[in-house]
Amino acid sequence: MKRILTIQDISCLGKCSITIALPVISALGTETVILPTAVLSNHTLFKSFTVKDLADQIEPICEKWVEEGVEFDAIYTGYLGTIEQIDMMKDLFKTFKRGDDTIVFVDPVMADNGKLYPAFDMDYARKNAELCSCADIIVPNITEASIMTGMEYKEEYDESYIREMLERLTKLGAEISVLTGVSLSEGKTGVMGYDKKNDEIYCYQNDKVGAMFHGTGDLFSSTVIGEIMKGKSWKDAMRIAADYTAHTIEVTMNNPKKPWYGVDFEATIPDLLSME
Ligand code: PXL
Repeated sequence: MKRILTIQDISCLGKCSITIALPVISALGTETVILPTAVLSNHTLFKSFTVKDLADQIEPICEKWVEEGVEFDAIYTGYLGTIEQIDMMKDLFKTFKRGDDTIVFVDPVMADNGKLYPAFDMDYARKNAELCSCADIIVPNITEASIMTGMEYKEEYDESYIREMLERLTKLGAEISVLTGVSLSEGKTGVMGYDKKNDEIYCYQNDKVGAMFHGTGDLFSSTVIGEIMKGKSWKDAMRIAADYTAHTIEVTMNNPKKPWYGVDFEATIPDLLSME
């Protein structure tokens, strides 16, 4: 069985980061080792939250794993929290990356809808761009990519804007850059990615569901890396993850008792397992 290490916060309430990655990747059949970067009462889009930084645990935990000789087929980072932790990730990659046998997958979670999340500033954003340069695959949304590439954030754009963004993201260093939340025509949304080595662009659009929910970026990323671990190509993994995320938003919208803070992915995991 493949084994992933995922490094993100635990938001006890809120359906995001580890509370999505662990069930989704496990359900897709990959052992999911977690390294929590912080424990929060709830995610930061609630009106307030508590946070306990766990940075001082990262090194000792990794030392134990080194003693055990544990190996990972992928390392997936999401919401980290501090610049210090981003720096620690670079060392962690050096410790656990076994050349091409370990995929480093970075979701530079820090912003959406044109704005940084409440806990972050531009210094954090610059560090996140550095982290992306150590990755094999990166999956920013348009807001994160605009901040990291210095491009203007636009809500209306054409394909040439996205292509330029992908080109600039590629220059950060990762082999494959995938942009999420890309809408290339009225009523559509999806993803567009570029594979530097094979000089290959891939675009996938599905119907836009008329609502935005928190945690969908984490759902998308967890599905992409889970599908890659199952042996899918990055393009098939992206397509399945885009379809699964859209399906989950639709199911959530149809739930009259839906929580405002996240999607009902628990209801749709069985559907994911048969998606090809
Ligand atoms: O889903 C991204 C995310 C993860 N973790 C925490 C967050 C957010 C987005 O706001 O606040 C703590």
